[in-house]
Amino acid sequence: MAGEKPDVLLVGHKKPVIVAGLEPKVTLHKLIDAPDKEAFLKPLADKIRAIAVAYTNERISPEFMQRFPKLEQISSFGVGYDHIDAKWAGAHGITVTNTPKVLDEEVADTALGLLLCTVREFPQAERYLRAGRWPGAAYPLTNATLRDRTVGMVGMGRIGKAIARRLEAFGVPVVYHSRNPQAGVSYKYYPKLVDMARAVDTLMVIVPGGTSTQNMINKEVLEALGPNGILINMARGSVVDEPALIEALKAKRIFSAGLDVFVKEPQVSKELIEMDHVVLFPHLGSGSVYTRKAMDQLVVDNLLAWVGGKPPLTPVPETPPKK
Ligand code: NAP
Ligand code: 8YV
Repeated sequence: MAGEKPDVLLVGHKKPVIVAGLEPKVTLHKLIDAPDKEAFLKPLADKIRAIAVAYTNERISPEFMQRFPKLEQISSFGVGYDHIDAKWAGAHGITVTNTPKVLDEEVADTALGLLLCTVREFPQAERYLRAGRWPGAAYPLTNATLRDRTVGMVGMGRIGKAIARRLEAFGVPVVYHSRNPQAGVSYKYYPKLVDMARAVDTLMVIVPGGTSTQNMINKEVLEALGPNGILINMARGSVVDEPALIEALKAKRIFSAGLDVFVKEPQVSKELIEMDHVVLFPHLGSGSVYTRKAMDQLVVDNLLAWVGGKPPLTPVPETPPKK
């Protein structure tokens, strides 16, 4: 690619680190600036050789990728890439990269924060103080505690392990479910999710989104978790059958839930919002300036590696580096 600046389409926000990192080396076409997307994309179809996907709910479907016959690389922001049909990309010679590892500790911190908030009702207690109710009576003792809980991790990958390490430090027993047992992990492994749900009282969900995990936290799993059960979802809204969860919470078939992710973000079900005994975060797992900068930089570095003719730094498993 020596001497020429490849044309790259930016889908999503004009994040400063991404724009500043790419513009010296590529010609960046910013879809977000286009008043008419179709008119903007048409003349670019034969030029675009890579796409940067930055903080957007836009889906990168086969139909979208097909519009760019010279497309070689998609560099996506975030470790989760369920918004991209990576299998299709792999079958058509397009490399997809994501931003793993640089966010593990931040997301694990948030997961523990959400768990503590849900178990010990910290947001509710803060609302109580602000409402001027403390002089009237102390905030009630919480029925739930971490002291007698066992956490069943749904997913024991990079972030799952960082969460489990923190739980160990808190003295909370950990077990896990995933499709395969993890090498080098000593926590008890459950091949069947429903068996693990029956054995624990807290589920911490941190698996990828997509078809293989769609609604895996369903009515049966929630019932197995039981009336003392707490569900924490840090993964994707699609992993939990949201109507079944709402029903279980209303009927007190589980105790509470802490959710960082939702089915139709940024819209959140009114029924959940109206429940005082659940804790809802606006998808902020990795949301610090520090960690988001590192994720942005990895989006840039994956594309700059491609510009320099080098292998991608963090390709997704569906699109391994070409030999
Ligand atoms: P990872 O290292 O790939 O780990 C994924 C884990 O999920 C593995 O243990 C994997 O084990 C398991 N898994 C995958 N498919 C499964 C299935 N169908 N059934 C049961 N277990 C399954 O991924 P990661 O880096 O830890 O990230 C995990 C996910 O967290 C991301 O994909 C993203 O959706 C979410 N996330 C959310 C936030 C947030 O802000 N809330 C931030 C970052 C990431 P097996 O392959 O053996 O099944
Ligand atoms: C991102 C996430 O902020 O990395 C992920 O998978 O969920 C978050 O860290 C989110 O993807 C923003 O698009």
